Amino acid sequence: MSATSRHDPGARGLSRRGFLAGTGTVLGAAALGGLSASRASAAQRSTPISNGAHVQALIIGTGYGGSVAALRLAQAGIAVEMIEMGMAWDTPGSDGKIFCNLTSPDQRSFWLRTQTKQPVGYFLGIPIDRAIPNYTGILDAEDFAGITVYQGRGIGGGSLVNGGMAVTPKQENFGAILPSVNPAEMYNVYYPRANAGLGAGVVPQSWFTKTDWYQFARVGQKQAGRSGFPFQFVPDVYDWNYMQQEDAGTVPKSALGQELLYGNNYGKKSLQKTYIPAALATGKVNISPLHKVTSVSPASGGGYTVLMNQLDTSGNVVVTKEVTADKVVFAAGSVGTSKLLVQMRDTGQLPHLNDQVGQGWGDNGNIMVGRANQIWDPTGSKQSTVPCGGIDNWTKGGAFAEVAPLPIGIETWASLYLSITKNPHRAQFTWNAATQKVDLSWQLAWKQDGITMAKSIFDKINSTEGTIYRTDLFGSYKTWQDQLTYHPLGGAVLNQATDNYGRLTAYPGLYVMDGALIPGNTSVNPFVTITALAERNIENIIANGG
Ligand code: FAE
Repeated sequence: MSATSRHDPGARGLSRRGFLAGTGTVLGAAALGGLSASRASAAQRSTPISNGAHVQALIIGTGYGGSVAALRLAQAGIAVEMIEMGMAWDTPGSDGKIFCNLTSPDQRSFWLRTQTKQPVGYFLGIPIDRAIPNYTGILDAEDFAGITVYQGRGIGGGSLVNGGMAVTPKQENFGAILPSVNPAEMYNVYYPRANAGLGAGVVPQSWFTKTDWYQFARVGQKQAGRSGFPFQFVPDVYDWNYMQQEDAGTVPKSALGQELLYGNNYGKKSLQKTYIPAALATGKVNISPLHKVTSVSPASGGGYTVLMNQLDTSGNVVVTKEVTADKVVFAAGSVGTSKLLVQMRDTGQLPHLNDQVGQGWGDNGNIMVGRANQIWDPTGSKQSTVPCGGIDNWTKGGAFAEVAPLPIGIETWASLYLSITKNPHRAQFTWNAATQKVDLSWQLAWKQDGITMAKSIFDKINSTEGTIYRTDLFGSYKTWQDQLTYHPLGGAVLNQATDNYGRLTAYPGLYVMDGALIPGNTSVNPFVTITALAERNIENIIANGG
């Protein structure tokens, strides 16, 4: 079926009531059914978009924002084309697995790199990165002058590579996260809807307290308590029943088989198992993987002209396509959306985008650190790759620290943490005419504020435990991993670059629907907030006819 034949203008008149009535049923069924069914074979069900096609709604990116928008638009009867620069991730490699694991990264691991760039890139001070073939792998480590931004590439976006921690911020912090959004609406309607759609759940206590696989987290919990910090169990989208079966040895191992960062072959409810199959089940959604959008501009006959490059798995352009769309949703992630919009504004394709576009970008205060435990406090050679809790010192010290695994199969006596801190710095994306690229003004020195906040937790724990920081995990004698973020946020901030629902008002029919809307920080891991905000915004956009 071609993109053009999916055009269905009659569907646009569907009422808000009709749209809402469909919502729960379809997603509910898919969220349940998707878990037992195999991963949605998006590429098999879809045909790459054809050159010259005209589509009702084109969505750039298949992460959280894009998947929510696709499902809800399709349920409202609108034909949707999703364009994704990464691969479909539905075909096993020569080892029979779709994804490679943490300790044996191969070509599938990184996006167009000839050497891995692992977030924990050293052990005992020795570099552990290795050569890999250049390939359109799953994890992009995108380098800007002051920071490396890690992002997922493929159908499912960040959900393919992330730790699955599905954390709803405390309501008392919400006013600082999204000041123009009604908190009651979010906490009564959209956060619950997002969590149900994503399939979030907490580790069963009966198993947590006894399994070897969470010894590292129990050490984290115990030490937090001894220093007077609350340890908070947080939900994850990993299927906890499956993980217990992994432990029992009755199913293939994934979280207990060192699968982290480069995809999970089993157990994790990525978007490939939740929103995306639900969207495909409507029959109104088509996905084109290995297609990268390069330009969006007004079309002469109305709507928008969208240019894209179809890529091969070496990243070469196979063919360039031009399509038109009535509506275009930017859901390419904070960095992808911001880069496209800034370039379009400053090269004259979308000159009326306002000057807030490109502003307000933050790193969610990400800081990593390791601590060296006492010899009598081992963290275990068996470690699940799925985090299940964190240490909360947000109000007093500006830090929430996820107790992270270091699942390399040997005892390390290390406790690893990814902290989210209240780092106040915000950077800007700008178009660089000389290099024909978009720059980001983040400065490495700005991470010092995040380090100071993270220290509010770990200096105290070290003092209580009589322990020290590890200095061998991020370089030779380097304590803090301050050169990366997993949580890019902002660049097209809600109610500033867009209206209060993500509309780019200078261009009717253009919307932002992803992490770019959130001004730099969510106080916890961000994808539940991105999903809930997308649920809120798309509902308003559909109800008001755009
Ligand atoms: P995202 O999921 O990044 O999707 C954007 C999509 O657009 C991607 O698939 C891109 O390939 C695609 N794209 C970009 N540019 C183009 C283009 N020009 N043309 C076509 N396609 C394009 O955006 N968050 C949590 O809440 N909990 C966690 O445990 C967690 N762990 C993480 C661990 C790692 C290693 C990483 C990298 C991230 C983690 N995150 C976590 C962050 C989370 O995955 C991220 O906030 C969301 O994925 C962002 O969602 P968006 O919809 O904004």
